[in-house]
Amino acid sequence: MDARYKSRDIERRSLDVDSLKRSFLEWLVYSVGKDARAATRRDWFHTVALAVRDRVVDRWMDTTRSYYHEDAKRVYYLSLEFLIGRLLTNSLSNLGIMDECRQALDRLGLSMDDVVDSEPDAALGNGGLGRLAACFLDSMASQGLPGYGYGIRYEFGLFEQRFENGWQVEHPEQWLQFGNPWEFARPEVLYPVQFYGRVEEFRDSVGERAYRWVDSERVLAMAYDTPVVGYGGDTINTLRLWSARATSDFNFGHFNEGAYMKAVEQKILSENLSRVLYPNDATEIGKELRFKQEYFFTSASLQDILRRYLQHHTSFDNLPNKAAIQLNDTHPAIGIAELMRLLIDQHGLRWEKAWEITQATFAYTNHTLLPEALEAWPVRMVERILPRHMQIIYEINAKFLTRSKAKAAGDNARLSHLSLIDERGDRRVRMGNLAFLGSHKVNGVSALHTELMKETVFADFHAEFPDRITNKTNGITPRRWLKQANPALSELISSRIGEGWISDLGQIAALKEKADDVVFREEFRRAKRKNKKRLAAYIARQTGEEVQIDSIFDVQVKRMHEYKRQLLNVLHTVALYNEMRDNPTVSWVPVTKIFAGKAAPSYHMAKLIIKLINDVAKVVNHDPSVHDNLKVVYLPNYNVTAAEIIIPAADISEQISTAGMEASGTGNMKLALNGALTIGTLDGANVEIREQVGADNIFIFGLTAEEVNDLRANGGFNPREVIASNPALKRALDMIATGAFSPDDRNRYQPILQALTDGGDHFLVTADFADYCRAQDAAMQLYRDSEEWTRKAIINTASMGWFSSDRTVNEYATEIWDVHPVKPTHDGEGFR
Ligand code: RUG
Repeated sequence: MDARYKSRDIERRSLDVDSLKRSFLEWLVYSVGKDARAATRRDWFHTVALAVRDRVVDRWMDTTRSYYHEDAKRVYYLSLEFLIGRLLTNSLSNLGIMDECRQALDRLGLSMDDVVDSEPDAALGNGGLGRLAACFLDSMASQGLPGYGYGIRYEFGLFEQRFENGWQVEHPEQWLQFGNPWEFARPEVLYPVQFYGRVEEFRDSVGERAYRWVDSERVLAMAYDTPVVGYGGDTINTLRLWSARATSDFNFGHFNEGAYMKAVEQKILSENLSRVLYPNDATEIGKELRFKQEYFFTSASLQDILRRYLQHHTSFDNLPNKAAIQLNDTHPAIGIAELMRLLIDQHGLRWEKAWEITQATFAYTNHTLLPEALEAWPVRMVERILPRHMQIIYEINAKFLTRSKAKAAGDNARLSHLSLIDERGDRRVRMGNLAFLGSHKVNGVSALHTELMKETVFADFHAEFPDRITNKTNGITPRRWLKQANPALSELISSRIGEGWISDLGQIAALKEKADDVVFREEFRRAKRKNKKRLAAYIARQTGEEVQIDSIFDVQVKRMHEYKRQLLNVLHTVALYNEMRDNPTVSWVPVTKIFAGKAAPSYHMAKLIIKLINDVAKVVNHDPSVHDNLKVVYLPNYNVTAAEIIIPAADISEQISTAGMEASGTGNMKLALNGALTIGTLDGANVEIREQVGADNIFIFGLTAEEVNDLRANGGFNPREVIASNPALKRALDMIATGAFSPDDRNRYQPILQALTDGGDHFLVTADFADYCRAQDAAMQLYRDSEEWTRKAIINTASMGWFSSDRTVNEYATEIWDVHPVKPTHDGEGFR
């Protein structure tokens, strides 16, 4: 190699301050095309990202090559959402060059914070499910597991939330507007994805009945790859996202007819497939485009997986030993029928063999029991869009129902529950049932959720396949959610117990004994205070509100949903406001109630609750009679970046869903890891958090899942009676009803009051109110004793080792995927 290129090559991989600085200057000029004097902050962000990317590429190729040479079994994580957030700090931190980069920028007169803040937040997900996928990518790479993420490269991520007069207003989120320096476009990695058309039957070469899908419309899926940097920078995995492209033959047909506009329209329509992320979380709205998105990315991913497999193999017998495919929720469940189609129609396998391979390859994660979130697509629509798949689904169903135990027992009710087709009303394909049947393992995401799966939605499947359901309690990556988001606390922790916790969070248990160390407690408080100052400044910038650093930062950040019960929190806020006004001479512990979270644009009730919180904030924050002892803020546009600022500063973590309704939660884990004390119901992973931190270090309240179930089964309860018997609740509701917070529109909150009374209070807000207030009071009392509070906070942080996504991913790897770490060989030469 020419010496000049060789030295540049070395430079590209060097991690010292001088090389970084030289790379920045070179990239700024030759790639971003700017002069240092004219460069904007965004230019510098692109420059730094490109220089960092350079330092990743060789190792990325080494990793990929090692997987290839070892013919390692890979795991493919198929997810409609990856909520990755910003990548610059993540990459620098995982590569271990954060300080070097800061110094290099410093020498150029630039601030690292400004550069970091210029990166858009990649919001390719709605909430917990998408963020879990992103944490799993980090954990797989950090542990050297051959893991690939597959999803959609949405041009528009989750909408940007703004408030207009306290109402949520959605704006498009254009994260790609100025380009994305992390991704590599792969115009050569293109797969056709078919829609519509019809199925033709014919006889194959041995005279067997066979099928082909004809007269379909085609769209191309084009790959974009993003390197996923594991901790330590040894393993760099790949996130492959698909973008829709119109096929050129499709266009030319129209051009020949002279129908130029029609051709362009068709192109736009095909490319709409990857245009926008559906903004619904835990509820489905059943739109055709959504179904097409699901098939689009699943089909492209499966074609890509088979192509990779066929580089090493000539028969499919070994596919389950070389590929594990994890379905993140039912969104990619059509993949079961698609793999059957590819194996049978394209590769000539017999049904039984194809089915055996499919089941052994797929596994499915369920994330919700809410009936409205369990995808069920109209048979007529599936038939029209994917005619061959509908046939395959019918056949899977027929074979299964014929052999099922329920059939043997003549139990028709059970048979109809097991069917892939819901025959009630307009017939629908139950994607959960398809995913269950086509997988060798099915998991829930917390112990409670998994038990409820067995008892409720999948009870009949569980009876049929008692070994299939398994639990994999969710986890979070300690790299992003402690090391990066909370440098103050993570430096303190490392100074006492070393850095081992970063890649082995179990080690954080060593902090438990420090809970009794008065000096450590003081330092722990100092770190929290620093984070609270940072959040207070953010609150002031975002809302104009000044909050007291010494107040309790009581945080509820998550998607806005009735089952998550932000309403319960705001009712307590109003009750507390009244108490403070009634008792002005009491020395109150100041409280700042902090809310953040988006509502699905069509979810009117959720949007009304946001407006209520903002209306309550307006009154409370400007009432001199509470002497600033109570503040309420609703931070707009909650996303990963905002979470990284809010979570480290929290004193209280609100995890107050109606028991039995939150599958797991992961915000609960992030907040506890950062030393917040949980006020929560026995729901989702809260149950396991209590086990880990101990019942004395968490404020549990409310009905249990079993009690909720019994209450509902016995015809519900009478919320009016509950309200009448609780003066604080009655007064809060009366104020809302009479327009105390909405003088401009006294009836604004009628729908909320109606839901809580005549509507039967489905989410049991009134039923849990009294006990919730008790838990809140207990927390406020404890906060007065700052030593005791800090002791419990430290125990919370120290007890969260088990909630690392490294542990979760390891359980999947050993118990579901049978995938093992591969150590990449770095020969220092790279791969050009
Ligand atoms: O609501 C659940 C959370 O409880 C859970 O922690 C998260 C990750 O497992 O998934 C959330 N979820 C469920 N997001 N979408 C759904 C339904 O499609």
